[in-house]
Amino acid sequence: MLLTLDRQTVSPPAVDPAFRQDILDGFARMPKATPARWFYDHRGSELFEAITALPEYYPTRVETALLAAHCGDVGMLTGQGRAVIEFGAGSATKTPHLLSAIAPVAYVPVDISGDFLRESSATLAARFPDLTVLPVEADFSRAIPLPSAVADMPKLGFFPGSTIGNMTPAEAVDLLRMMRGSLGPGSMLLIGMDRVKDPAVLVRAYDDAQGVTAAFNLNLLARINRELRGTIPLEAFAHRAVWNDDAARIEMHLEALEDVGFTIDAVPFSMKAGETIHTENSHKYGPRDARLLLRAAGWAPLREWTDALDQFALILAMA
Ligand code: AVJ
Repeated sequence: MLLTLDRQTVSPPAVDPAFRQDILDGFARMPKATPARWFYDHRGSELFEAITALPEYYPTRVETALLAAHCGDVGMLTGQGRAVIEFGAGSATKTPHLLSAIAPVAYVPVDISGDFLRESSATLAARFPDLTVLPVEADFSRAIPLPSAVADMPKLGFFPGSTIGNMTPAEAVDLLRMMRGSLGPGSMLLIGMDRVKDPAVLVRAYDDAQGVTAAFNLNLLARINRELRGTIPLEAFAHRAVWNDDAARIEMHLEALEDVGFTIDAVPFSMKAGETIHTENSHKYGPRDARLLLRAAGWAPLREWTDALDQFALILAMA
């Protein structure tokens, strides 16, 4: 017993081979770029939760208010008794509104971060004692194995948070099409998308005064050092958020402030002062862009709800 415990404490954390591959590939590219999903280790998920409470980060607040205000309409359009499949559930703070309104027979949260998934599933199961909660720990950007218990139920996919914005339009269409395939005929999708708006507002939302987003971005390097035996000097990097108008997206980068050299799992890398690692894209969609994206993936937009300032949209679509 004790021996086993000792071993677990002493041995380094098991390396996720997909993480290792994505990071080594991304750092070998020119310019360097890494997939956004690797932000979300336990610390990263905590930092993202902190971001959602920032005064500058409007998307979570606006989307939650939209759901609270319109979940009755959503329930009327979807009907009762579907199975709700939530993609990238995280801490699932918006979900109770939806669950109250559509009285689902089952709720399947899908998330890459097992810790957060277990916590939020327990909270929801306690709050909705009659609901069957079937969490799936998976990367929803690959095909998701849905529990067989929901195979024959009509489904509502729930994809909040503008997570779709992390993908390029081409990747987004592939993902939405794949979701349509796994949800099946007769299914519906409720998706949140952030709108194109004043770039100054967008940049502030991704470069907050308290530096929480900077910490979230830099945590990726800390995670690489922790999990992949990295030697990256964090103090040599600075967080950058820039609006790319041509691609209609906020880009997050980590900029080397001086010439640096380091290793990741013994593989050597060097960066010149001013060179960046492109760590995230957050695409924004105008009303027609948003519907076109859904239509391109085979979904028929049915209704949408936005706030008075048109900052964020919730769209309901049919398979
Ligand atoms: C979780 C992908 C929707 O793009 O707004 C927040 C992530 N990154 N601040 C977003 C994020 C920096 C967020 N998404």
